[in-house]
Amino acid sequence: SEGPNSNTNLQTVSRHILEDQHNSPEASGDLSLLLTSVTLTSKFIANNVRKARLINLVGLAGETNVQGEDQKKLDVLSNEIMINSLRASGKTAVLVSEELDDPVFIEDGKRGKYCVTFDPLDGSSNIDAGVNVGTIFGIYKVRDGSKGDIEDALQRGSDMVAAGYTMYGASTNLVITTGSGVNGYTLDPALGEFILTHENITLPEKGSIYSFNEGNSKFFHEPVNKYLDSIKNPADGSKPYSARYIGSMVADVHRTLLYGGIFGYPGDKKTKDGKLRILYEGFPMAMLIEQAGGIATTGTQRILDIKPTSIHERVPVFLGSKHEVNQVIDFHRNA
Ligand code: AHM
Ligand code: MG
Repeated sequence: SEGPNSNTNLQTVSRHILEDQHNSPEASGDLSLLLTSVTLTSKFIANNVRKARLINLVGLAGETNVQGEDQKKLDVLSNEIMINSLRASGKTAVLVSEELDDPVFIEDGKRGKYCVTFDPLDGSSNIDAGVNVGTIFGIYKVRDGSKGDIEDALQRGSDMVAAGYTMYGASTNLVITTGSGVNGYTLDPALGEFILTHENITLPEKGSIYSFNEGNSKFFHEPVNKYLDSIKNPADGSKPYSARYIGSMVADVHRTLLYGGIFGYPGDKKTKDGKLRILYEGFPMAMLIEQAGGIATTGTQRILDIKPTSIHERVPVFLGSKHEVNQVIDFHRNA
């Protein structure tokens, strides 16, 4: 379809999702509208992240001393942006945010049929250094006949109808799945539109990068340390893996989607289920990774098979290329 005029025929995220949903059995347009609302929040948050970085620089130059406070407010601000926009979309019934202890139930008149779980600004400890941060989201349909209750947010990961993230980095990248592959879009700041730049992202079967916070390795369980040792000191004399760890899940997963390899945040002897939250970190990333041809596991169980029992529950995570993640599973099986 790419003729000589392809650069005058931009594939925006809204158009791409509309076309994609057009072919789906439930083409009501509601999910497209909801996703459009999510992409709008990402533009808004991207703008605030950029402004905050500028304020931070000004602060370092000694012109203001509010940088610390301003940075802190960014996750709260991002949360408010998302709650307001998702409520206003008229398509949601239940919202679960990392920033809020309790779910938000949307009132009569504004209520739609979707539940959205999200981390409005993940990796915020990286903000002050100007390192990539991101927004992560998962979308479910509420159960048949439900007006929106907590059970709608506690469905299995495999019940999600869409998931994605936006990475605020050198460029703003949006990566989405609606259950038929994964596509990536880049914000064109001049147009204010996300343009399709990474069509049908597919993970390499095998990579050469591992991404763990190895500072925690004294607490890691034996299968994890044995696996890490096996890739750093390969028995067959092959080249050891390279280490890359940003400490922003969105950035670490984004690199893994594009380059392959493995990202892990294991449960360990100190924290049974690790650090990452299942609803708005584990599940959405697991859906993206599987849709791109990879694997996402706790080490002993497929992440998307889990049925959560509380909204801020944590989950051990290993995700990435089939080759590496299968090896981690083998180490757990043989433990
Ligand atoms: P946050 O939600 O408080 O930002 O924490 C989540 C982040 C993830 O983005 C990242 O994968 C992880 O924490 C890094 O944790 P650590 O600093 O322990 O390596
Ligand atoms: Mg987080």
